[in-house]
Amino acid sequence: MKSSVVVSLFASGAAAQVGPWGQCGGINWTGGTTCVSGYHCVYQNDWYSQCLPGADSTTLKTSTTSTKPTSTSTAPATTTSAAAKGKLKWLGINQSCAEFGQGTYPGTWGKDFTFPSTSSIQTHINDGYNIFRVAFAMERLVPNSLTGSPDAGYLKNLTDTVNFITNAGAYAILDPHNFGRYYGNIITDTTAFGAFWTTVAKQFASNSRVIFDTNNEYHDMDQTLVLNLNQAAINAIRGAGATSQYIFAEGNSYTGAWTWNTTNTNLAALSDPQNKLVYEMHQYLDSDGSGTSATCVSSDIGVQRIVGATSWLRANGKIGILGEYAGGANSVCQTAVTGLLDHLQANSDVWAGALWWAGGPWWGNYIFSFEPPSGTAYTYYNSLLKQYTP
Ligand SMILES: *[C@@H]1O[C@H](CO)[C@@H](O)[C@H](O)[C@H]1NC(C)=O
Ligand SMILES: *[C@@H]1O[C@H](CO)[C@@H](O)[C@H](O)[C@H]1NC(C)=O
Ligand SMILES: *[C@@H]1O[C@H](CO)[C@@H](O)[C@H](O)[C@H]1NC(C)=O
Ligand SMILES: CC(=O)N[C@H]1CO[C@H](CO)[C@@H](O)[C@@H]1O
Repeated sequence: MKSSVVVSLFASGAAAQVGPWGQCGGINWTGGTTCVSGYHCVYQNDWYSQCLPGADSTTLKTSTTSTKPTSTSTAPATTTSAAAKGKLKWLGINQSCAEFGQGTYPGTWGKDFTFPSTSSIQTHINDGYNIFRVAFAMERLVPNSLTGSPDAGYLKNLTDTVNFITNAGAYAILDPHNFGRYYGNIITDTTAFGAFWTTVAKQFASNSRVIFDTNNEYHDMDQTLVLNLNQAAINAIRGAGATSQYIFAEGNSYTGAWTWNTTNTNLAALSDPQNKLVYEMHQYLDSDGSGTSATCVSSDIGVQRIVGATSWLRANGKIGILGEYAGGANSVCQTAVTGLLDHLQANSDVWAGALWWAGGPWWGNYIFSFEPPSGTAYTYYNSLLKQYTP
């Protein structure tokens, strides 16, 4: 989607040579601008150039042949990269913690839940990430009923987080992290669900960088109900005057990409008068696909689990986004994640992007934590992932 060229830079400064994966350029960068032998400095964005494997070269590299790692000592070897067709529109990070303390409602700010760290989000934006999925609890936003009015304090904190992201030029996904449930009960009243979305969409109708995600991971629900809830949300959002924004629809079965082609095929019938509907799927790479183990099934499991969804999107003329994905900090997962991202990029006619699960200040030593500066996945995967930023 982006046609700008990626230029291999050289510089002949006297500064020390930069090691593998190190920063070698960018606005206000004062460090070295040449890479150690076997690496060359590649422009990523105006703020960041990076030493990637390969010899210096004077050739212009278009984004259709963007450089991918082949090996490194700090991050394990990757698969032989498929030639990418184009850049993804979005690459980003889930921002967790406002939905924490599930079951304790409203709960106490600072004890049961908190909001994402804006300085951490800024760090990601500096690295080129341009989309953030902000999880929240519907029970905290509208505590009394789906048709009720919002809690002013929670709405303000949520809005502050969203505005920080969108004022920085990135996209903010509003993610009711509710699994199609409210106070633990499956939402069956599509009219009330629509009322909830009318309330939310009115608050954000004028912010075109907000994205509405109808709900996180519907599961064990009637398939027609999932269709009807999504359609009620779309109708309500557009009816509230939020006509410029993207809407992300999720499916049943935890919106898994690997089962989408057998589970969620009826969702092809969703219709959006603005034609800005994106199908949000999730995919983890552990044996049961739950994202609870740091062990990936194999080094090509990322592609295996996603190819069926790619075919479905293309056959139905739809656009998808991988709203959650992750892998453990080990070489098998790293290769699988690389293959997954290469596949998305090579099919960017139907895949708009991907968001790592997850950042947020309270993840501690969680296996997939993408929270700077020391999150397990952040330290292991950031240098790889940011190569896929738009
Ligand atoms: C670069 O440095 C100047 C002077 O310190 C500062 O005003 C500007 O905001 C910096 N630009 C970026 C992109 O950090
Ligand atoms: C909102 O955030 C402030 C701190 O910025 C905190 O004092 C307050 O309790 C929070 N309220 C809610 C409902 O999240
Ligand atoms: C459905 O998707 C899965 C997972 O990507 C894939 O293995 C399978 O071949 C697909 N089936 C069909 C009928 O497309
Ligand atoms: C895969 C994963 O870690 N999922 C978690 C997402 O976040 C919710 C709560 O925020 C957890 O309950 C899930 O286990």
